[in-house]
Amino acid sequence: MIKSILSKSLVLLFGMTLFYACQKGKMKEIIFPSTDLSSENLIPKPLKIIPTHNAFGLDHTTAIYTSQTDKSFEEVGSFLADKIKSKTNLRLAVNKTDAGQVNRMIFINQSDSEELEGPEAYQLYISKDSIILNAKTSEGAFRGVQTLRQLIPETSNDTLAEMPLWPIATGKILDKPNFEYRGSMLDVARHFFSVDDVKKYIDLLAYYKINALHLHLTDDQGWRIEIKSWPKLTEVGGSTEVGGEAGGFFTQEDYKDIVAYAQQRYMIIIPEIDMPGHTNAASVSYPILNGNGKTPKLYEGTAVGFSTFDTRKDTVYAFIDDVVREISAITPGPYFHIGGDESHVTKKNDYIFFVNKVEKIVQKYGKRMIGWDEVAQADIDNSSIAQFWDSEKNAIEASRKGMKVIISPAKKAYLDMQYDTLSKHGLHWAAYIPVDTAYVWSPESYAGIPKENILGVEAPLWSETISNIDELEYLAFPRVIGYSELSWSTEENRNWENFKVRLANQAPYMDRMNVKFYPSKLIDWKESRFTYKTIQKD
Ligand code: TNX
Repeated sequence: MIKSILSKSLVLLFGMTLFYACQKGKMKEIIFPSTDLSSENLIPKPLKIIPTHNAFGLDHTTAIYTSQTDKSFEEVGSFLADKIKSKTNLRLAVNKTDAGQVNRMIFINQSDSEELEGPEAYQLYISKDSIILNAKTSEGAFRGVQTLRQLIPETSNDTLAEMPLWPIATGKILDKPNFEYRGSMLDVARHFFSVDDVKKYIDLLAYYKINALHLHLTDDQGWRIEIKSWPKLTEVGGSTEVGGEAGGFFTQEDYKDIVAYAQQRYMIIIPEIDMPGHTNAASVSYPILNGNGKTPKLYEGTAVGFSTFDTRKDTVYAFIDDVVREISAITPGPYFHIGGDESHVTKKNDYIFFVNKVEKIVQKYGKRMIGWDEVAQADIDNSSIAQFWDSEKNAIEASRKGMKVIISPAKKAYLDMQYDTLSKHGLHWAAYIPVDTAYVWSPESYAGIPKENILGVEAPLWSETISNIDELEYLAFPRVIGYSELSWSTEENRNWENFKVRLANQAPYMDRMNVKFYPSKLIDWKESRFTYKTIQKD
């Protein structure tokens, strides 16, 4: 109650400031050409848009104010100010009472309105003089800020007023996500990617309201996260990668840095330690862990399914306990991914025994277990989550057990699948996935899993064929933008013909962010004002 009175009085105060500014004749009426909020190029498409066909003029006399009752709202306001600065070069004041001449305001408001369903819901009320962004939580405000960023034109209109001005279409947006989990995965094990690469990917994903980044931290070819109690994992196991290149790993400080960066963007990091298969790098580092009967050697190839932990050795579980403990302690998100895929040389009963035991370790450290769909074969708890990548049978079994499922079918959602036979990078064991195929399907009904069992959608990017950020971007963009819409927007609001146009209009943003996206010929890409054009002819 007090909170809402406080925020109402803030609105009133700044409303009065605006009123007096107008009275004094400081503000000239600007006549905007007609706008249509409902045809703006927003991705993911919001739940409801009601246009009012006028415009808010964003310029140097605009200021940002936020609810003062919650510090994190102010941080969201500063994030918006930074992004406006890098897009328009306008430096807007945040919560300053002496902000100079303020003609228009953006107010980010903590609201307890019942219309806001869930922590990520937000409402945007855009009128000529003010933009009010309502959300229950700063997380919802952050999602709304992404919508607002997308509504700001890439170029100013310099004919409407004396100073550059960015017209924002007026109206009302009511929005909330269709699925609570909207993710991508990055495989840093087959090829290592630096902290800066991961941060760039996080930034791009956050712009499209993706809220989970799953890091595939270990595999046969490399162990990429420092474990203080088992130092050889990175000393030995981190030294290689596919194709004989140098490898690398994140120290725990690096990992914390990534986690904090993601957290500022309301994104969780899901660490994956893949086991009992895909464990060659761990077994080379500590041969006592090995269960395939051979002497493990460093591996730089791309075959899968040849390694396994010894599932009947106590040392293996003591090791896993240490790994889960150390990583969980620096992971604020609720999940821990144990892999569990393609354990082709682990006997079925050993596999089940293993998954059951590891689930308990994960729970002991306060996390919910996620595993690739094979884990549904074990006797696991319905609080654990199966990630459907390959077997519909396993996915259905998981939902029958009351588990939640993350939808990532390789045929539809794998970012490492080639676009077509001419693609420079990627594999095609599951399918070729052109930009339309990636978008035109329904996670809601793909495998007959009841919607209430679906936690969300994730698009994994495996890195056997990519070794730098340009190649990463070639596979991820533009497809991952479509996956953001598949997980945020409702089925009724998704439409390929309409999406195609909105996607075409992401080119200027991607160019500005120096994203080397794949310029699919299915899309009529919008020309960009940026000189470093990425559109190659191939
Ligand atoms: C299958 S998907 C794998 C990965 C490979 C990927 C390549 C999954 C759970 N396992 O080990 O990198 O295919 O597309």
